[in-house]
This record gives sequence, C-alpha cells and structure tokens, in this order.
Amino acid sequence: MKWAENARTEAHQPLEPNPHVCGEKTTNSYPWEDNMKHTIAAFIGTLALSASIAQAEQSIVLGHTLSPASHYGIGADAFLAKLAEVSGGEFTGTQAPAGQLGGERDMIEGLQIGSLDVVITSTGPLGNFVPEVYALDLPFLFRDYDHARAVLDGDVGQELLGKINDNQLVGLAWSENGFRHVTNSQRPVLTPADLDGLKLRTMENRVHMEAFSQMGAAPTPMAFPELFTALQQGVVDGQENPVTVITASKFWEVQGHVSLTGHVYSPAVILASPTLLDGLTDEQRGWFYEAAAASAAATRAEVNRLEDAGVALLRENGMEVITDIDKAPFAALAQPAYAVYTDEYGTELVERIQAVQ
Ligand code: EAX
Repeated sequence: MKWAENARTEAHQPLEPNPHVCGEKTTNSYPWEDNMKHTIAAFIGTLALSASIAQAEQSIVLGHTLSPASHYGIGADAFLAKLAEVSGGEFTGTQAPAGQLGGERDMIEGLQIGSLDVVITSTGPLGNFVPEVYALDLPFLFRDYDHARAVLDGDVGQELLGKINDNQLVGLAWSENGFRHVTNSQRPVLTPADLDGLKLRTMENRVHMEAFSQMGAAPTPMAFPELFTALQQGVVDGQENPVTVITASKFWEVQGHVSLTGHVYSPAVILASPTLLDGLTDEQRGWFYEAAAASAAATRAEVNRLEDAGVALLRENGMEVITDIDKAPFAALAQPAYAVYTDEYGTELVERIQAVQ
C-alpha cells in the first residue's frame, strides 16, 4: 500500500516545527498561506491515521530449518498464503528458511521470548521444553502414517498441543516430517550389528539418543544447521531423517547408504509466539489456526508424494537404498528407550497411542 506510506511520510513534514511556516515569515509568505498549509497538513494527517487503523498491517516471520523447496518450505508458503487470504491482507509474512535464524532449539527459544513469530519444527528438541511430547518420539511406536495422523488429529494430539500451550508457546497444529531412516558414509546397514560403533548424528533428544545407544551406534546430538558440514568433514559417519529431509538437504552429496529403518515417526509442529498471539483478538487468532491447518495439509501432501517418489530419487542421485529390512531386532534393542519417558510420566499416554486404530 504505497500511497498510505507516502501519505504518512508527507503528513509528518508539515507537522514538524518548520521555521519557514511557523517561525519568522519570509517576504513572499502570507497569513492565508499558513492557514491553508495547516488545513492540508491536518487533512493528510487524518488520512494517514485512518489508513493505518484500517490496515493495521503486520508482517510476520516464519522460521524453519529446511530449504524453501522442502515439505516445510511448501508448508510455510501455504501458511503465509492462507493467513494473507483469511485476514484480507492484514497479516502477511516471509519465511526464514534453512536455519537462517538458528537451529530448532534456538527458534523455539525465540518464540518464548518473542523474537520470532511462527516456527515449523520437528519434535526433536521440543521434549526439552514440553516433556510429555517425548511420548511421540519413542522408537517403533507408530505402525504407519495412518496411525500417526489419527493420533495427532485426535484427542492425544489436542492434549499435547495443550501441554505446549502451558510452556510459553502456542501449538497451532501438528504437521509432519515423516518416518526416519538411517544414512551413512561407511556401509549398508541391514542389521543392528551394522550400526556398531557408527558415529551417528541424532537430534537433541534424550529418547532418540538412548534408542541409538541401545541399538549399538554412537549417538552425537547436534543442531540441524551444523549437520551437512559435519557429514562432509567426517565429524560424524551418518545421520537419520525422513526421505523428505534427505532429499531436501541433498544428503546424497555426502552419504552413500540409506536403510529404510523407519525407526521412529517424526511429527512436525507449527508453533507461534505467545507474545504475538496474546495481543490479538479471537478473530485474528483464528486466522493463525486456519493458516496452520492449511500448512499441515500442504506438508502432508508433499510427504505423501515423496514417500512414493523418494526412493527412486535417492537412487538416481547415487545412493544405495536398502528397502528390505527386518525391523524386529532393531525394535527389540531400542525398547529400553521407552523408560526415558515412562519412568517419569508413566505408560498411560503410550498405551493410548498404541490403542488408536
Ligand atoms: O525438522 O533436526 C532434524 O533432523 C530435523 O528432522 C530437521 O531439522 C527437520
């Protein structure tokens, strides 16, 4: 709205003390000129003020760790487009992709202190803020995508968004990252024995770290924006992420092997800053929930697409993909990781998740 900006700038000038208007008069200045200038100034001032009240335009920043073309990037675009649409242009925004504003832990902290507006993140570091969310990170808990989506779209998902809201964050909607698989630069992984001693980057997540130690790897927690370089320089041998992230981040440039272990389902969640949302009306807050729902739907559609096309894409880019894996021995070894959550919070939530059809 350029005209409004111009009106605002122009309106400021006559209102500021101006020696040529209000001070000593120059020879070619007449009293009626002064009056007219004041009238025009007041008129432009009123115009600018009413324009800014009518628009109250706000531009928000949405952060995430992946590329703009990723499933998060697509979700971010969908969020911003829906928000602009339902708010009639009152809220617009831009994405800060690729960890420009830090790793997922940093960005969650940014929401809490109000330096960031909206974030799409995995649950990787979220358990550090909202421990109940660890229940979703347990290995071999979700049977398949239908199961995971039914849990997140049902009562358990709603309750966990509520827990998020109790921790200086606003949980807008569950989105998706996908089932995670192991990649590495050393060897094909077919059995847990192949993980032995492998230096594997994990998210900063106690449940995941425990699961991988139990399965025989040497887990190294690290923020996502450091990962590509760490793989490239051999600081770690491997990592684990869904096909969505492996393709979006071109991990084939630094990893030769991928095994479809599907060891854990990785939700994503769309979070907002209470600093932003608490200052809004109910109607305005509703727009953010609508935007988040549109975003999650767009992201899940892209996850579906890559679940179908991803393996071929990985192979085309030179990765050796092991698709046929007996998951039972991995699951048996990973089982003690459940205690990281259940020792403190009990088994009730886990059993409820398992019971969802
Ligand atoms: O959320 O840190 C990770 O491995 C995540 O899967 C990634 O940042 C996307």
